[in-house]
Amino acid sequence: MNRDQALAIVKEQLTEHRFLHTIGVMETAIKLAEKYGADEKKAELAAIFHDYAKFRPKDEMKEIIISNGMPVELLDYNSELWHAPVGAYLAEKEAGINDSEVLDAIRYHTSGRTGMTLLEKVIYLADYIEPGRHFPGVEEVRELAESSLGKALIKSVQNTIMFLVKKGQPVFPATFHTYNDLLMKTE
Ligand code: DGI
Ligand code: FE
Ligand code: FE
Ligand code: FE
Repeated sequence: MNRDQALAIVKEQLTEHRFLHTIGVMETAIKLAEKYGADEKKAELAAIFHDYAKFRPKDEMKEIIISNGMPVELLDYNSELWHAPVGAYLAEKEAGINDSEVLDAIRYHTSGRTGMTLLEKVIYLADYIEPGRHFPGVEEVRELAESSLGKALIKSVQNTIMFLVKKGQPVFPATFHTYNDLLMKTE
């Protein structure tokens, strides 16, 4: 599947705003992949599909999580977390993406996980810093991304946790585990 075919499939699933975000993630992910030595074609494809399931009805996502052995704890947390694993599932089922590295980058783009691969890190960070993102702290992460993928990623996970804590929202355990894992492994 080439870039234009992938974008055409995804465009039908998204709002205009979310599609523009996807283009931003794609361009950012390709640059990060080039800079840090990840596979640029895989980064491109994972970025294009990362929010594929973003607008699926909650009931449909819930059903997919339950029926396919995904972590059911997800259902106790913010439904914003669900589109990542469900997106990986649907990108395979509906769009025929079968590269497991690409699917994992989609699956873990919201929570992260312990032992993230280089490709997963690139997609997580690209999602956070693409040019269409405007929130406090994003500029600092963009600057860190110029010199250290690891440091930029830690800061973005830290910001995400602090944002959720400030709003009094629960934090999905994998998000904490990601933070601890990166902090202990990154110089
Ligand atoms: O889909 P995007 O908006 O591009 O970005 P994303 O997939 O990183 O989703 C971010 C949303 O998910 C944001 O509203 C915060 C929420 N989120 C991320 N990690 C956690 C979380 N919500 C909870 N409750 N717990 C988390 O660990
Ligand atoms: Fe997302
Ligand atoms: Fe994200
Ligand atoms: Fe996104």
